[in-house]
Amino acid sequence: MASFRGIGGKPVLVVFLGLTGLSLAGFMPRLTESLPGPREIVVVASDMAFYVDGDAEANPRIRLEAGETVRLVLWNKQPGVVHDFVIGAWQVATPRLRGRERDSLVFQVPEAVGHYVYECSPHSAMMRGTIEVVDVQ
Ligand SMILES: [Cu+2]
Repeated sequence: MASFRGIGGKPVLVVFLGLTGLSLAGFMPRLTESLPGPREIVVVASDMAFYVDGDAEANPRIRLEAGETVRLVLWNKQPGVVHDFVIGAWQVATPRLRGRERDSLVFQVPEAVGHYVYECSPHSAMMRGTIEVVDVQ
């Protein structure tokens, strides 16, 4: 026993930790992907405007369902300019992202239907639009 550890102990330990790390890294994302997750909305900041889910319209109206959970991904594709995405009425905000950075936030849409402003806080005059909350029931 003692001689086995003396010879193989360290390499076995290193391999074991390595496998543990791999299995955790591989397992966790797969677990979340297999579950029905929040609806993902990709918002690109580019040329001093927001573009949503690949659409060509600048600062479009974003329609959300009351009570739904959303994963909002902000992708700043404008090098040298800092952008964020803020829904002030709900106190929802991404961090300020530098060019080519992206981040995401998950939030639950409030139940109150209506119209809410989204904006980029450093450029709210140009980067600003409406979120429409609709009741689907
Ligand atoms: Cu901005």
